[in-house]
Amino acid sequence: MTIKTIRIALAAAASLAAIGTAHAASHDLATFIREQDLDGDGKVSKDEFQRGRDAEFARMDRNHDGVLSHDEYVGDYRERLEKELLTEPAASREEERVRQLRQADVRFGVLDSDHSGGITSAEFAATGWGMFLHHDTNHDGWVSAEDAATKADPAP
Ligand SMILES: [Ca+2]
Ligand SMILES: [Ca+2]
Ligand SMILES: [Ca+2]
Repeated sequence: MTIKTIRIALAAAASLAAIGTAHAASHDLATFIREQDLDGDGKVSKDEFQRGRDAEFARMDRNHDGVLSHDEYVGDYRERLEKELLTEPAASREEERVRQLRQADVRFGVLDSDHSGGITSAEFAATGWGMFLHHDTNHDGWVSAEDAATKADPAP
């Protein structure tokens, strides 16, 4: 990963953090670990994270062309959203749906960093690594509960 890629990744991660990260690698440490810890040892290695992200990308890339189109990305999110909305009070569902889909639209624009109209696996990976680096506050190459301690009590 070049410095430029890392910079782009960090900028994208910051933007995603600002607009909410549902359906992207989570901004919340505990949620991030719960979602990305594939082997259940309570921490996330770089390999593990990469495997999870690859699988997620492949799942969303329905026509297998190596690019997430707007329909693929937002459509996948919409399916998940409809399930989540069932737990919302019926009266606020429509408003929440509109709000969440607008955010998904904004996220698509952020992930599609060169504005080509599709998210390539490289763009998808870059934002993911931004989030991994954001969480690995003690820089040991793992995202674990130890990183929470680092965050709460920053090293001098
Ligand atoms: Ca793990
Ligand atoms: Ca595709
Ligand atoms: Ca760490």
